[in-house]
Amino acid sequence: MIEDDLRKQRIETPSWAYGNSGTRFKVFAQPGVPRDPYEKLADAAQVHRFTGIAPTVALHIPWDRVPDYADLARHARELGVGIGTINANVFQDDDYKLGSVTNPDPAVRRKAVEHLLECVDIMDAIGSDTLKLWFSDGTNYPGQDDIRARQDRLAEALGVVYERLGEGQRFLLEYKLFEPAFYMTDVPDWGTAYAHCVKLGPKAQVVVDTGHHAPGTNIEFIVAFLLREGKLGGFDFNSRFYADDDLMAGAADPFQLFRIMFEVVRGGGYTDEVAFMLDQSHNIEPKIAGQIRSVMNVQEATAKALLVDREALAAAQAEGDVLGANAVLMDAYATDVRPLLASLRTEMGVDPDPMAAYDRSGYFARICADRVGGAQAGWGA
Ligand code: LRH
Ligand code: MN
Ligand code: MN
Repeated sequence: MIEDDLRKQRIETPSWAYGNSGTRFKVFAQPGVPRDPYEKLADAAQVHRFTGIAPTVALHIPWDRVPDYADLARHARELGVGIGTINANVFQDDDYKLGSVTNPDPAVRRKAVEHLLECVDIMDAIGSDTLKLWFSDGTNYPGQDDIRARQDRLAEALGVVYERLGEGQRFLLEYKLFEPAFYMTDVPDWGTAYAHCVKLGPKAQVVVDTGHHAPGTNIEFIVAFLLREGKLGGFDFNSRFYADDDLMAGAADPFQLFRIMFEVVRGGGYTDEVAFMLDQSHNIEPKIAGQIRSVMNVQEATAKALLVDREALAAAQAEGDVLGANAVLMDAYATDVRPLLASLRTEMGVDPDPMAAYDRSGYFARICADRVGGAQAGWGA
C-alpha cells in the first residue's frame, strides 16, 4: 500500500522561507512576515496544519538566535511542530571574507569553529539531532590561496565538530559548485563532501541541495551512489533554472524530482535517516502558501516514485528491454496522483485541498493585520 508510506512522509520547512528575501538586486518586502523566530514557527505550523506532513522546522543561526532555545522548542511544541535541523552560518561576517574554516588566518578559523560548536550546544538545548554545515569558503582568483592547505584546514575543523557531536547526533555536509566564491569552492561537489565524511565516520553524511550543481548534472545518480554507501543524510529541496535559484521544489523540473525520489525509494532511503528538507525563499510569491505548494510537490513526486512497478521494471531491465523499462518509469510519472493524495489527506484529518483550505482560513489576513515591520529572512539581516 503506497498510502502507508505516504502517511509516514515528513518534510521539514526552513525558518528562513517565512521571512522577507530577495536577490542581491532587491528584497521585496511582504506584509505579515514574522518579526522573530517565534512567529516564523507559527507560520511553519500552518504549513503542517494544512499538509499534515511538515511537522518540523529548520533553524538558521544566528538568523534565529534567541535568548532561550529550550523556550523556543517549547513554543514550537505548543504550536504542534518541532525544531529539526540546526543550520550553521559562517558566511555573514566581515571576518569571513577570505573564508571561515578554511581562512588562512587561524584566529578567523577559531571563530568559525566556535560558532559551529555553539550550534551543537543549541542542538543539545533543543533536542535536535542534525547539524547542517555549508561553507561559503573558496577563492575568486587562481593563486589566491593554497587549494590543498584549505582542504587540510577544512578537515581539521570538521574533525573538531565531529568530536563534539553527542550520542545520536550527526552533521550533514553540504556541497555547492559555485557562489559566493567563483574560481574555486572548498566543498564544490558530492565527491569532496563524501571523502571528508567517510574519513570522519558514521556521524558525518552528505546533504544534497538540488540547486547546487552544474546545469545538466544527473542528481539522481548522486543520490543512488550516496545511498548505496550509506552516506546520504538528506536533501535541501528547491528548484533552479540557472543557478542557486531557491525556487519552489518541483516547480522548474518535476520530472527531476520524481527521478530523485525514485532513487530514494529504490535505494531504501525512504526512512527517517534521510531528511527531506526544503531550502527555499519566496521572493515574489506569498511565503506560507509557497511552502504548502512545495510540500505538495515533493509529496506528489514521492507518490509517483512509490507507484513505479519495480518488478516489471526489473524484468524489463534484465531482458535488456530499453523501451519497456523506460515505459514502466514513465507510466508512474504520468499517473495523476492528486485524487489519491486528496483522499489520503481526508483520512489523515487534513483538508483534501491544502492550498484552498489555507486561503479560506484567513490566517494571512490576520498576520497582515497583526504584524507590522516584519524581518528579513536572513539575507542582509
Ligand atoms: C547555500 C545554502 C545553504 C544555506 C542556505 C541558506 O546556498 O543552500 O544551505 O544554509 O543556502
Ligand atoms: Mn542549502
Ligand atoms: Mn543554496
